[in-house]
Amino acid sequence: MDLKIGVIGAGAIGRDHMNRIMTKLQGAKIVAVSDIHGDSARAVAEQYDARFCETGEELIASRDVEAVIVTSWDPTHEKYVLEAIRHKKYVFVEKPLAVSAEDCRKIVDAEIAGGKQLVQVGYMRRYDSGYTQLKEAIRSGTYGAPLMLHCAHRNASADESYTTAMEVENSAVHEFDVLRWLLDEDYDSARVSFAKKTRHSHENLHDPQLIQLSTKSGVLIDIEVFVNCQYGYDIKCEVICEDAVISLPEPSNPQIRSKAARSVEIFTDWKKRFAAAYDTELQLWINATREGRVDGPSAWDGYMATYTATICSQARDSGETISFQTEEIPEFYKKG
Ligand code: ISE
Repeated sequence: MDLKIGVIGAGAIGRDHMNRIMTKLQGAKIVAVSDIHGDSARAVAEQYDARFCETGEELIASRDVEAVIVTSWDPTHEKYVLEAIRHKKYVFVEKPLAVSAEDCRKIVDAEIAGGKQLVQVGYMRRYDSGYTQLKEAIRSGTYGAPLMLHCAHRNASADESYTTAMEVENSAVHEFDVLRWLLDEDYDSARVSFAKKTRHSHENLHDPQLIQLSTKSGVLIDIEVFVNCQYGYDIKCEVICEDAVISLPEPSNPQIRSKAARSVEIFTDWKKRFAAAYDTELQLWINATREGRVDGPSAWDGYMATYTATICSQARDSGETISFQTEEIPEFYKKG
């Protein structure tokens, strides 16, 4: 029997996920859709022969909704995840878990109080084949311990709605989660610097920025965030180990020889660059949910990513190096 999913948020990524569930993935179907823009939700609901719900709360409470996907506006994530926990329903929430560390902590506390893990957060890079190969190479120990990481998170362009704070809080949160997973350790301190501002930016966006993190074991990480790089959507990760340098593979787009030149397409859309990772992430979420488990990034991982963004924002605004004051991961979230 297919897992019956209700989706709150019929924007770009919500529609992307509904399309993959209904056309590519196995074992689930969309039965309800809600969005503050009723017309878009009604249109999508009709497309999938699903029900339109006036509110997210109505959708979560619906008896025919067995699991919930939250792809609504970031500031609404917390209330819908807490409501899903209250109804004891599995919930997949797109990043971030919540917009503040305090709100993330409320979700962690509610999930622990409920006694069962129900929440997975949409940090899809853990499912990207390039990152999983990087993690396996590090885990193997063949190349010695990681010492430093050089990363870049480049978007082709950012509109007026994209602000200085979003480089840390909206974009680099992906690195904060995936690098913590890659190295299997927490961060110790953070520093954020502004590079010379590109002319392609606008008044409310200082771009590019350089984020420097150190981990508890002393690994040094630098993350360039450049959201007006002009040429495309480009994600880099180079791991400097004791006996080798291991780099994130480029996406396997074909090399075109034409007009006395060679070229390889560079994605311009992050939803296309990580399409396969989203497919794997949601298929595994469907499988685990049907078996009553949470295998992916937990509410604690979501809390750690948003907490890291909070510390980096403090570092950016103060110009200082800020130390992390993280507690041990609760037993409730320890794997294995
Ligand atoms: C966007 O919100 C995302 O989540 C993308 O994955 C990220 O790469 C992009 O920079 C963000 O703006």
